[in-house]
Amino acid sequence: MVDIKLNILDVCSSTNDIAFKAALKGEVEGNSYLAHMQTKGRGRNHHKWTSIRGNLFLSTILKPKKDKSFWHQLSVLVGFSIIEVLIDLGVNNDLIELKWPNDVLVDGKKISGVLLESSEKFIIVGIGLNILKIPNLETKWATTKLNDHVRRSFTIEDISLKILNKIFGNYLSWEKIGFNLYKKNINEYISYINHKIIIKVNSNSVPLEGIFLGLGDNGGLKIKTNSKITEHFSLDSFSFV
Ligand code: BT5
Repeated sequence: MVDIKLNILDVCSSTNDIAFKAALKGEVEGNSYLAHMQTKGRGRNHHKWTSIRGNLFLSTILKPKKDKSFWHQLSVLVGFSIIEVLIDLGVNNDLIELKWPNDVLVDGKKISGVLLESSEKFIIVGIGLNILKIPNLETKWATTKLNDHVRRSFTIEDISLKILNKIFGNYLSWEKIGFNLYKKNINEYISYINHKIIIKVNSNSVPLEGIFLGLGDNGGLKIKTNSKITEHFSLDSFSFV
């Protein structure tokens, strides 16, 4: 069991910064930070995460016992945990997708993103979920919010606790049993399985065309090119045809 402690802040730069500093000071697994506003919310690769009051900005500390080489699997595991909560809250299961590695979409529009940041001993899981507001920005993807998809309203604190409970439940099973326990269930939400995909492994490599087979045994993108099947954990870019 992990003790979940939810600390609530009004405004901060980024809940990932708060959680990271707390973990460096020795705060234990399960310590979590929810802010009503972020002034410097971020996504991966220095992308901006638009943080409007009324939405959820949450970070928690994990200290996995599993080898670090498995930690990347937590990105889709957390995305899947968010999906389970969305379904519990009443979002139509058929509209939900997980876009590898970290986007949760409803009706083809981004509702949530996950940012993992790690040090030697811990990993910070940051979650942004649009609840009341959608960002007014030129995102590559259309965006949506929870309140467009559920009838009842829930407090941000309630939703945060539901998300944390799901994450820690799944996390403990992942530690005990492994990613394989989740692969099939997660693949049901992964977009574009069996579609043509074009990948660039790094910025200098030539684009490769293949068929996307879903998540592989280790949580990477499983791709068939010619007769070879490979699993990729980081790519310079990928797009579906
Ligand atoms: C993510 O990055 O999707 C991870 C976002 C994680 C945010 C949380 S909030 C709590 C914690 N504290 C932080 O500072 N961060 C975490 P990425 O895959 O790089 O996607 C970023 C892209 O999503 C942006 O470039 C925009 O196109 C789009 N975007 C920005 N804000 C959005 C929003 N509120 N809703 C939907 N899409 C958004």
